[in-house]
Amino acid sequence: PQTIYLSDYRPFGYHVDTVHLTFRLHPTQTRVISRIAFRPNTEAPGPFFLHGEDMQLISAKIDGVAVSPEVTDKGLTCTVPDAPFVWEAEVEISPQTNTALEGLYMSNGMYCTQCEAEGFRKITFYPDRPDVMSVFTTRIESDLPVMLSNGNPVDQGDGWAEWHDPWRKPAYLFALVAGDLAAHSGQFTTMSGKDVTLNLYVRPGPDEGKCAFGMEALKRAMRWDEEVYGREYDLDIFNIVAVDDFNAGAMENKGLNIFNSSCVLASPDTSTDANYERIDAIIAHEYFHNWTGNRITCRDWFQLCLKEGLTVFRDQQYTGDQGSHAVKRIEDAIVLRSRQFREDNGPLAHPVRPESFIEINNFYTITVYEKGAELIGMLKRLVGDEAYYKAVDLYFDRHDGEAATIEDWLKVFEDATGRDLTQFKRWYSQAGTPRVTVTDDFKDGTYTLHFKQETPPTPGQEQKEPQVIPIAVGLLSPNGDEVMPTTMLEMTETEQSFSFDGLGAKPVPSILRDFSAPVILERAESNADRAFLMAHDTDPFNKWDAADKLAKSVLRAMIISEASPDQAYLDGVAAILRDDTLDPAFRALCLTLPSEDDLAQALHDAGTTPDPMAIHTAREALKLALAQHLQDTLPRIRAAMTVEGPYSPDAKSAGKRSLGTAALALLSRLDGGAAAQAQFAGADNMTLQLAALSVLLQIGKGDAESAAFRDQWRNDRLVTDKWFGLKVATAAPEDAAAVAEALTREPDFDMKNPNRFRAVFGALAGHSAGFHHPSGAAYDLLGDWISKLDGMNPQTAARMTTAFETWRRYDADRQAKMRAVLHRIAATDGLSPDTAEMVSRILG
Ligand code: DPP
Ligand code: ZN
Repeated sequence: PQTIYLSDYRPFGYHVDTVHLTFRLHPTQTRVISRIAFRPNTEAPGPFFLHGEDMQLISAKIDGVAVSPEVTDKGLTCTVPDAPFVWEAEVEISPQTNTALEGLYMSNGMYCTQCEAEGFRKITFYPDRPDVMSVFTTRIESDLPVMLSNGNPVDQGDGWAEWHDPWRKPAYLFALVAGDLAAHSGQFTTMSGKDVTLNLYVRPGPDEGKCAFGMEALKRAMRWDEEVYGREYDLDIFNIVAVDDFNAGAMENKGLNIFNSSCVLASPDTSTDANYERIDAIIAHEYFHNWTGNRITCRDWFQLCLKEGLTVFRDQQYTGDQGSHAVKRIEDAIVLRSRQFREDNGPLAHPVRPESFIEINNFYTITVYEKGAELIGMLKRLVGDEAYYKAVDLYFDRHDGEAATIEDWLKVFEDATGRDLTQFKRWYSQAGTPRVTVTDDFKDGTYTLHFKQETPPTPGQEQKEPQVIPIAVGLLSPNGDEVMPTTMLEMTETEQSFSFDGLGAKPVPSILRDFSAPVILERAESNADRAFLMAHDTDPFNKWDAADKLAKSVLRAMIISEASPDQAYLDGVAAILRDDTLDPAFRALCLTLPSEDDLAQALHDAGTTPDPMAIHTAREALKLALAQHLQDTLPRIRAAMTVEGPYSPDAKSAGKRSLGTAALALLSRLDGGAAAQAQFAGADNMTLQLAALSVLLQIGKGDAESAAFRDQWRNDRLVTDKWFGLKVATAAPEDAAAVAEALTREPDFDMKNPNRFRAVFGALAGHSAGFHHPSGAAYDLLGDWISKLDGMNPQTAARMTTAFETWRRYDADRQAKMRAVLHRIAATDGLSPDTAEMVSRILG
């Protein structure tokens, strides 16, 4: 396989003015007839090469005359006129046997497509690159009742339908759906008064009852983008289709979003509060792509963060606006610091804008998405809100209809603000998480903070230059009053100091408020300092962060020296739990311990080889200690967090349920599960039912409830996924591999369905003590299943290899076992380039 480099970018040698496609749908012999108007690109002449894979060329013509192109397994070349010409081709493809779920494939009798990043080349011969944009007209022929494509419907008749998308777009935004589908419809009037028809298509049956929330979410997102970014929808119709077999979460195809059914279908009986929040965010995310991604797209796939970082940032803003910004910020930081920092710290570290790849699908990463969003957030902090929106408006004005780059994006900020962003751009090119160390001193009323930044080497990048880091700081007096409100410091040097004068006493600093930059802050702090901030910090993020840091420190002491849990921590948590002025969702987050994987990383960073079993034991012991310490408060909290009335997923109700659940989880360590059993029996929504089951399984109870749950939901795929995942996640460490293995023998385990595969194996990889059990059984099991899946679905198989990315953290025995599994995967017959690239990067 070939490595592709950003520095090799060249424009395509032809423009594409129009594309007409006709699909004669058939499960194994679909015919695709294309008529494409090409025009030589006089500014950048180049060879005529069309991508094309996994298809049979039936015929080709240029200006009506048959031609014989040279076809390989990657595409074709052909001698073409030195003037505009019309290319016509007919190909045959087989959607039914397409288990990679890329290109045109079938899911439960429905035809659907996934073209991002490079799936269109499995549909017909085409310059499948995002900088080639064109106007598409699509005719679909089949006897299925619903036939959809991008843009607006043109006409339809018996057995056919035609769609026209007036907006130029790259092929990765092409979509087609055909099936026996039911529509849940709605209507939206845009800010300029245009009516838009909205449809959410699902398979007829129970899914029809799971559409209402998604439809409302879509309308909220459409309104929000008008109000906050001034962006209006630009077609007469907006369709969403739910598909059961889907590699990713969802896809922003122009006017025809296709969603993994898990990311759009919701009902109180079958979806948890967390599902609702995620669905709301993903619907918004895909809708927001209409401007940030579709109207302005990416010049090449190295620029992926241009659309994804910005769109994630926008969906984060949106979710914050629906509930609490503080809670959303903490949730996002938890994800970033566990998963993105882990990636940044290991063999898969890559810049937000990578400079080379073999398989682009391997770069739809947490770094490109979530760290990419952090970069937008930092820009906004640095230039201020007003300048941010001014620059973004300029971006829309200047680049609408274009395929843009990160340089274009930064230039609008430079032009709108007069700021030089040369140094800021390093955030896009340097991989790795900067470490910021802080010391301080106080003299004659002047308090000084000394910062030092350092980014450790990452694969292919030994030397790092200092980055611009916005550091939000507040100062508290020793009695807990805030003496300096949040102030933005701008660190640009390797070492830099900032002074604050006129202070009566040495203050306590609150640094990196609101998590103002994606860095690791290192400061020699005592547990007493942390407990102080936990009690007094006015910044909710840092208040939570102090609790998190204190919990980590307490756990570290328990792991390394078998210390008993620190009283200051237990008292601090108790105070937060009892403080009714605090948002319940926030209190629930403060009650949640750092994950086992985070603790392993923290120990590794501090030079200790983590023992996942010891981490698990300590974490369980701390939960018990917390439960005992909070014994009297827990039942009171549960009672106070009861939500009356019919289920509603709004942030306030969900926050109460999350605190109630956190309390239940602790209480169950004392009451043998009695309260959880009662909650399970009386639950009238999935949030409470699943929480109760999870709590029971965590304490080794709940067999009867688990069986009842399994039976109750046997016919619901999405709930069944939850059950599969929960069984693995709550297994005892020594049983986790065996439990996962047994689940693969259930009649409804279907490895071709990515959601089901991930339910089992994502849960196994996420069960730190189970995955790293010294027997090595989980390593072997996952390795074998990755090899097996790779032949069917390389994209999902490759993604699962990240379970092994932390192998260097562990002891020699675990390292040897993981390396052996990785070598075994690498030796799989016919291994895909996707998985081969991942394994070789992980092995380093
Ligand atoms: N572009 C999709 C997204 O919105 C990924 N398939 O993230
Ligand atoms: Zn996206």
